[in-house]
Amino acid sequence: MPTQGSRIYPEVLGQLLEMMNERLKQLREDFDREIGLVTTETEATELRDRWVGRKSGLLTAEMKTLGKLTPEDRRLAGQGLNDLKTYVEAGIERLQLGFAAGREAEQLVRERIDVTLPGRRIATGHLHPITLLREKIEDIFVSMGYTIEDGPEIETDFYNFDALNIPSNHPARSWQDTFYLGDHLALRSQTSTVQIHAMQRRQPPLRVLAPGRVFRRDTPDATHNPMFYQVEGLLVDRGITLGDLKGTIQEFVHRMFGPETQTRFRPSYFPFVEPGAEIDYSCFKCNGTGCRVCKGSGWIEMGGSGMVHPNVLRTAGIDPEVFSGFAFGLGLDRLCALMYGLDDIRLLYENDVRFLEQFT
Ligand code: FA5
Repeated sequence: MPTQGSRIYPEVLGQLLEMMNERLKQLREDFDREIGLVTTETEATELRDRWVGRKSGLLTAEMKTLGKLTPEDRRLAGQGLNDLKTYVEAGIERLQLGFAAGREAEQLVRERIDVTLPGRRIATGHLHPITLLREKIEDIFVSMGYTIEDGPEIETDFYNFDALNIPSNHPARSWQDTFYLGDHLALRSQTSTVQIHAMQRRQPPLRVLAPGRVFRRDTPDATHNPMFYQVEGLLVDRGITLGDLKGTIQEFVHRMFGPETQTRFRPSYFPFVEPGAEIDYSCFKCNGTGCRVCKGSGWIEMGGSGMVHPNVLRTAGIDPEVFSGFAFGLGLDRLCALMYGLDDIRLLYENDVRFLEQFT
């Protein structure tokens, strides 16, 4: 390459240009050979750096020497160098585009989606069958003006027994085989305890539904668990009679099991109601003719009920001369088993997802 700082004589310049053309030809051949050997993207990058890299590129260095010529000589000598540079850059770009296209094609094959494959089912959670049943019962009573009430699962003697008209020497205390947590604390054995909390919290008129867990020292079998669910109902107002209790239960049973379902009340004893009654309803499976579900009797037991005992109203701060009320308590586990055709309520607490996810 010319390195003189001033104008070159024409004959010298001619020789110089000839030499330079020779060199450019040689460089082009070198480049063609080198580019032919490139097989990877890294090698392509190295080739670019070696030839046209800003700092140490071969052609970049050649270009720098042009600066020492006069503008007119620079134009003559620079022409071929520029053409070679364009040639080199275009070659490398083509090479890189080729690699990029190859990479993209590879990725398309790797990430190919078969849109004809059947979709995967999205796993969704399921409500527990007891929850489904509880919500159904709640909906029916809420539509009748009841509010849902909550109460503690650990209770004092007062709420467990005294306030429910069960004095300390009363046989009913042993009747329930309670889980005691201390001298005067126990796990509640029935949701009837929430009656007291509800009446203490608010004055009549009251319409309360209290679902929740209860605990008894019962030996587990197909119809007994030491922990199970109950739903308590309580209505207190002026002039409430047994007729209101019967009408309410009948309405509930119709909405729950169908309008043809019958109810019957059998006299029974619970210390916190007077009179007390067991509620039965005609079997939803056979309509009362007798089947496996109702054990041939045509009737299914639902729970206990009765008119709230005056002592209970009084203890909770409500005047029994002014107000009266009814209460009922249903066991959810057995009802759930009957409705879903389970022959053992213990299945409900085994937490086997394959079993639980069948219920909707
Ligand atoms: C009571 O618990 C009363 N509190 C019901 C009541 C409320 C009467 C308001 C009057 C006024 P009982 O002990 O019968 O009653 O229990 C009610 C229901 O709980 C039963 O019908 C039964 O379905 C269910 N139950 C009782 N023991 C168990 C148990 N170990 N496992 C599963 N369910 C049970």
